[in-house]
Amino acid sequence: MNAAKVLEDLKRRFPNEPEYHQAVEEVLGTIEEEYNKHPEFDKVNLIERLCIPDRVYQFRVTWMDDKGNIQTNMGYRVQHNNAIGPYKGGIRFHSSVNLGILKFLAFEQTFKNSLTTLPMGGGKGGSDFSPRGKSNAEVMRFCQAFMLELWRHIGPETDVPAGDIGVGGREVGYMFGMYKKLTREFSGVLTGKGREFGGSLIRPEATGYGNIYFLLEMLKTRNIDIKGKTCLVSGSGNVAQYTVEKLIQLGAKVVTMSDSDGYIYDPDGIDREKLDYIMELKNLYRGRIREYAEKYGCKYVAGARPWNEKADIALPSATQNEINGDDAKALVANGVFAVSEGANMPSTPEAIRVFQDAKILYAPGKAANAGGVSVSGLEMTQNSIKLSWSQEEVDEKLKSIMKNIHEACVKYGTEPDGYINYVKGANVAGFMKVANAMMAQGIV
Ligand code: NDP
Ligand code: 2IT
Repeated sequence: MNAAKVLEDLKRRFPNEPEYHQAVEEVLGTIEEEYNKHPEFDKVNLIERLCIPDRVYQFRVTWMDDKGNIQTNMGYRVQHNNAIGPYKGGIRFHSSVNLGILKFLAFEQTFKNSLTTLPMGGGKGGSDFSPRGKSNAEVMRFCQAFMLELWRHIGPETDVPAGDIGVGGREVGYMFGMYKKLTREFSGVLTGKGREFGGSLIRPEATGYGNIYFLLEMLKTRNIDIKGKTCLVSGSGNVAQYTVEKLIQLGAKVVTMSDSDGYIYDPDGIDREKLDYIMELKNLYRGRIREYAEKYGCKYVAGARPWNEKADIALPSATQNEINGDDAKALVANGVFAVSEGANMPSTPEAIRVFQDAKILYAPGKAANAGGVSVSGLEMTQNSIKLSWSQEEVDEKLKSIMKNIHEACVKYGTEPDGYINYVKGANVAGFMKVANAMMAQGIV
């Protein structure tokens, strides 16, 4: 394979999808060498079959708002690859959602899910519907209308969606209710469900906790203790909240959180009580992070991200491309020695280069945030055997999965000078399993 040529072809065939091109370019650049050691891959054009999704469903979603107006949104499901298991991946509701963004997420999900060691293929879906400012009833009607289209394309052995930006327990519950009504079946078709109807313990915590478990493995390679370290977290949603919770438990100090309007800087650190306030503010009242600064009298910076503050560790947990090259330079200059990604693709290619040139610990999302989908996989298992495991059991399994992912990154990503290139490690390890499964299954 000639990575540059494959990418050029994809850009020509699928223009105006910059995030998809970005995600593919990162993977191709790191697997090219390994791929070319296997001439049998190229004989069956494995690379194009892996980069282009198996199929994409696209539909209009029509629903009525509280004023009686009829609204339309776009709905999508990208079924990327099911070589190692049913399609699996979240659903995103955000005004910025378009096909290119979902294709990048589904592509990355395929490698991430492969790394988890669980039998899950890759997929992603969503809508340009924004839950911001919508009433509960509006969110419910939207979720029902969305599922009225999506249900015929998914199923517990076909494609199993879950949450992502704008989709949490509330939305999963509404979608599950509609799916159940349409199919007349109670099944594990979605993960991230409520505990009363098949949801796994630790699934809400899994992405954030998993990211910190991965970070601990990285720190171990340099004999660094997390206790007392100052951390920058972006976002204040599901992933950010449980990232902060685990950091507090381990004695680290979190000084920032953010939302799409700005960030707060609390030099005293966000403690348990303050985190409880944020959880209530965000999950119950759906308020703005600015209100934290007003309540606790700390700094709030509107329209900015927290990357210029001084710290030891950064945990981007909001969205893609939230750290650019200049942000990365500021982080390194301010003393940050580890970056572990809770979000998907939060660092631009320029930012990744800055981290790797500085030889700091840097873990890409598809390794570091794989804890969420891992516990989704464990939820699928529990649903299949019609049992639920204890909190301790799931947490132990999550820890061991994150440790295994770290080991896989070390195995495939250690460079001659000893520096661990986690991007290369995650991509090569994730790729090899999917590639071997595709080879064994013939041209399908
Ligand atoms: P939530 O919707 O719970 O929270 C998202 C947070 O990020 C909010 O604080 C939101 O602010 C902020 N945000 C969203 N979009 C933007 C934007 N364009 N610019 C600035 N801030 C933004 O989502 P999650 O916590 O679930 O997801 C966060 C990231 O983690 C995403 O990249 C997601 O793909 C990734 N992820 C999620 C997993 C999961 O299990 N949920 C698993 C693995 C990865 P506001 O409130 O203003 O919208
Ligand atoms: O990006 C992700 O891994 C998720 N949003 C979670 C997917 C899942 O199926 O749990």
